[in-house]
Amino acid sequence: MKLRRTLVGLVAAAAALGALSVAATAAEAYKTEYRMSLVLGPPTPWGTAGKVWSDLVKERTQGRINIKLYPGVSLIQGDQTREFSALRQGVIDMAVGSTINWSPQVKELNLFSLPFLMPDYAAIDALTQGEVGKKIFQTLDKSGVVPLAWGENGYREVTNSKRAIKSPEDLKGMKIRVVGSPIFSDMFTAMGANPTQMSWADAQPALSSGAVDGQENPLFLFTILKMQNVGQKFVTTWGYMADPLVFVVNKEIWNSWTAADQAIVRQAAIDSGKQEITLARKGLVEADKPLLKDIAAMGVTVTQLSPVEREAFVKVTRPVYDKWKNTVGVDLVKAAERDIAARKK
Ligand code: X2X
Repeated sequence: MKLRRTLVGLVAAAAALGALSVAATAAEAYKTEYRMSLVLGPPTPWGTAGKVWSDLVKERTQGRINIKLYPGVSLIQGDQTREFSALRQGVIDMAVGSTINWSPQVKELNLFSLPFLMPDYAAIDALTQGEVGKKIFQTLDKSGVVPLAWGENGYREVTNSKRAIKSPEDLKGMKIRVVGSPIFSDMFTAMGANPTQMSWADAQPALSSGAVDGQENPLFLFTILKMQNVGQKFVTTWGYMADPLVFVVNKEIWNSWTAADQAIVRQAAIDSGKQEITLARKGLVEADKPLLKDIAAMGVTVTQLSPVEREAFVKVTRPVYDKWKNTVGVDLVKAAERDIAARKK
């Protein structure tokens, strides 16, 4: 009897110890610092998104969650198309990433790269803030990361050192740096250019040395980097595609946090994303588009395509759209087309 009581006591004590050590592990599971990956750092809108997210999280968790920013995708040596795999593997704890860079692993993300799918900002919002956005978040979740909020890199306008681009003929033979996502090579080949895939880290020296004639990126990057100084004298606003950004956390990291901290991290991502989208559109949503004026004032020729001129680009890239529609998923593309047609302008 006495022995039995002792045994029961021992079991209870062991259970209590076990519970304690589980609690201790949960607390210890918080890292002293989390690693956030970004391609573009501050002061770009993208980099600001990462900074605001990390600042809000630190403040609202009273320092329980500390995040360090790694711009230039430095955790993966600048190789931005590896970012999604690295996130899944835990080499990266969290990221604000472009749909373009993750699209080699998550084929649905090529939706946003379909040429001329999204004619205006209302069309982007119709996708990211609607059912399509929810579906894509489900896909990302199944692919092994926790998606929290949307941001925006922006409409990618083409710039070059040779001539004003008004028609696909003007692009003939031009060496254009494109991101390492195959749909971009297809599009630029269809337009008659000579696309070269490279990371953003490699693109900058290639532009400086003249190894490539041009590139495409949101225009805030043009002014921040003063691209006219690396020979980029011509800008054409064609609005052929825009890449949203997605705020995500690695699954294991997410699961190591308390529900209250998860809610804080999620809300901070949503708040930062909203602010960042406004920042990314600044100078481009106002009627007189001050950002284009700033660029022209730097001695750059800014060409805004007329609807007819734009149509020629739509036409030559249509076979690429049709081909990639199957890769993205016909149902998802149809849903996107429907939501864009029904958007509030
Ligand atoms: O590489 C680019 O062009 C950039 C910075 O826009 C992306 O990461 C998609």
